[in-house]
Amino acid sequence: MNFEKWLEYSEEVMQAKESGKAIVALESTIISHGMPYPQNVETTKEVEEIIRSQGAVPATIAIINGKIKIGLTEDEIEFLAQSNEVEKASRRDLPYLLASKKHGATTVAATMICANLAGIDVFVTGGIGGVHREAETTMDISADLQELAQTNVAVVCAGAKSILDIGLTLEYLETHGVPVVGFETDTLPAFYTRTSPFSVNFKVDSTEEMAAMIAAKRDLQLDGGVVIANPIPEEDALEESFITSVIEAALAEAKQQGIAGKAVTPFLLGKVKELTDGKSLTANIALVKNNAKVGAGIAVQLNEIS
Ligand code: PSU
Ligand code: MN
Repeated sequence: MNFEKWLEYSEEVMQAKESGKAIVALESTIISHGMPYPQNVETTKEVEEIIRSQGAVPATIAIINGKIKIGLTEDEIEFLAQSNEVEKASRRDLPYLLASKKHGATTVAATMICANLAGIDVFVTGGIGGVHREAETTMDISADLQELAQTNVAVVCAGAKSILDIGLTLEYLETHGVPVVGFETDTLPAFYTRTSPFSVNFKVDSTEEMAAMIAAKRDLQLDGGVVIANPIPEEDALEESFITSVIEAALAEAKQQGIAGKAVTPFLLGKVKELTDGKSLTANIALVKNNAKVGAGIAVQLNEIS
């Protein structure tokens, strides 16, 4: 296949592929543009360790020197975490970054594409992009949603952040036939909080149940992703009225400064961190680790039935 020449597997991921071990994809925008240094490096390493401890192999994905890396070395993680030459890379950015041998930190959309090319079915992250508030005038809808509409990778996240219009995000996913599944919950979590005013489409109570659903979807050749929404642990959740007022303030500032395009999400995350005195970052780290545990469990189960 032509795409093979662009892929470079780490030793660990290559061995996992050869021995048929479960593999879990991880994104890199969260490293380069979603969290500050050094928490980004520490979190990546801890998340990878959690996945290993559950019997799966982590494959953190990024573009380095125009190659799609499936699994990163410690030096590569360190590079992504510190360099300012790493572009935020979504679907539209991949051909340019590859052809010009540049570096890219892959978003949910781009990580799904690369995971799919590498034959990886399960992907763990913190939050997905979605339909932004006031999208009716800005048309700001993340390419993540369009990817979920077409690429066969299940994405474990902590629900949709309220920097987004959660209701419109759910409508978009419904139109494209993307199931939104609550892991041990009926309510869609909102990233920093365990609940939101919205319901999920289905609730599953175990990684086995979740894997069975992904397998059924595959049997029917229903292309597209699945959103698996796993609530932040109770002890790490932020108080709802607190985080809501912070998000309102961050949105107002983004608007006032005229932030647009791919800068919107990183700007809002940075502002929220600043306004919460780092509490949002602590919550973000906790929820990603929690997602890693669940995602690895699903990958292991899915591997057994495939
Ligand atoms: N949400 C987070 N942290 C992140 C992102 C989202 O809490 O780092 C990143 C993900 O990589 C996601 C991307 O795919 O932002 C969405 O960006 P945009 O809205 O520009 O599509
Ligand atoms: Mn956008």
